Amino acid sequence: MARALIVIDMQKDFCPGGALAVTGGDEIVGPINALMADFEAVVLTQDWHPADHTSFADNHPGAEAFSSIEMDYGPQVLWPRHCVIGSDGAGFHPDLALDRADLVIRKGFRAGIDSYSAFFENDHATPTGLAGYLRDRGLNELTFVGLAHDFCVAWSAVDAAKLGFSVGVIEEATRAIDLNGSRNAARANMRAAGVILR
Ligand code: VGL
Ligand code: ZN
Repeated sequence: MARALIVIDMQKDFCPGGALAVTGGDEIVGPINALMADFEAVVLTQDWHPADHTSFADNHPGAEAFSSIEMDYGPQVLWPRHCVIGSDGAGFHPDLALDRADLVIRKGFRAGIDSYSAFFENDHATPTGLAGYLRDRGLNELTFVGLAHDFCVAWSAVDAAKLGFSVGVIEEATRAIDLNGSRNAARANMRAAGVILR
């Protein structure tokens, strides 16, 4: 068994002061850095959207941020503009231990589709390539931390479990957006998929 720590979207825009700030998002940087020493591998994900991305409310005239629309791939929450490719807000939190990362994988870079999960875009079909990387390295036990608990962490953990990895989430090293009960829904979805919540 080889174990990987997958650190989801620890970017400035998801921390206090950022465009899509998650309450307490910056509080988990220290704990995440400390966890890195316990794993054979560390992978970081980076939300990385073009300016015309379909998940941005301001690309849908008249639409409110945090409302939901129906895309051909399913429901899509419309978010405040965040993590625009090359922007300061798309950068990692300045205190995150980047040197420890073996791989940085970007997601959400296609204008017409979002990607909460580190494994598949929101059509649940288009792979990011992360599963192949982990399998090639024999990393079969995955622990997820980062932002946001109820979106990118949960979707990644559920997909990893469906792909056959052994999966845990260290909840104290996550923070949730909690939009319309999404935190509890995410916990139920993760448990149903066989994810261990620690
Ligand atoms: C995320 C909303 C939009 C996340 C990313 O990292 O959880 N949430 N983009
Ligand atoms: Zn995003």
